[in-house]
Amino acid sequence: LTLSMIQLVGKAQEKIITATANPIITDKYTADPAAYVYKDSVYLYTGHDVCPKGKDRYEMHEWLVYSSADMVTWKEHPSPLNVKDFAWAKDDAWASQVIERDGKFYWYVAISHGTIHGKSIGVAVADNPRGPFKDAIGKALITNDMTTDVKISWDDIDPTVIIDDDGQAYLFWGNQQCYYAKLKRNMIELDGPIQKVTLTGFTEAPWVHKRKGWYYLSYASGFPEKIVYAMSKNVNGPWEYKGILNEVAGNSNTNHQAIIDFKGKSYFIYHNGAINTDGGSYRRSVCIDYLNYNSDGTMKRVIMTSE
Ligand code: FUB
Repeated sequence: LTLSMIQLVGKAQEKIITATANPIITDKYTADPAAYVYKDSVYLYTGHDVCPKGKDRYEMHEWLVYSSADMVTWKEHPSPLNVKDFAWAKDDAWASQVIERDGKFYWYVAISHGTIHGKSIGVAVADNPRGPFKDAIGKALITNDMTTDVKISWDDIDPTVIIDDDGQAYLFWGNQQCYYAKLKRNMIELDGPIQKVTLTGFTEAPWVHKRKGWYYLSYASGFPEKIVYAMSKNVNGPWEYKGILNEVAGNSNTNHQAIIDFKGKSYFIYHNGAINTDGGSYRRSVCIDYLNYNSDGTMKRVIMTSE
């Protein structure tokens, strides 16, 4: 767990991390990974756990970005997005995802709203995947009062976004109930009603990806969380439950995954509490393992290599 080597490069304080074992980042706590393949690099977006030792709470104020051309050497770019960049928001830099459209990069984030009760989803935009990002609309895209099925304040979290082959973009999100809605071409407005997704044992952390004609919706289930998944031939469902993809992490109540293909290999990117001594549910670490598919399109269970 200490094999990651870290060096600072240049005035901009870009850090180079050589990660030959999990967790891949060991100089800070990182959580809720989202990954995006753009040109010949992977961009890894994470939350940043800063809960002091001895306290038990989610304390996260900013999001981070790393890039790599080989999944081993990672460059940490200067902090590209902070809760303070959203004037309408209060705090809590929870899970997020970035996607490119028409040369702009859209970063969907879960964040506590300043005046509307509960968590909400905001969107920031940049001209390149490293940022700097700025609030794209000056208000929340999704707020707690737009979805009234679940009586908790954190049901509008964990955005995941996909642009289908026909160009239609979809935003999925939720806690206890998974929701989805179409996005307009501009990526900053909903294009139609918010709809519910029927899934077996959904807790949170949806991630939607498409591969060889199948749509995959992976998500955290139960609590402590394991990652499970469902498949469909249609992004609108119905979704067929396919079972466990990744078991509960030993010392983190949550898990949160991103799934990508990059340079001929598939990767499962997730978090656990694997940094020794003080890692855990509120001081998490991003890890990466290979993902393998069966010939019928189902995914093989991923065994965490760090625990
Ligand atoms: O990091 C805060 C929350 O914990 C995320 O939004 C969830 O997915 C879980 O990882």
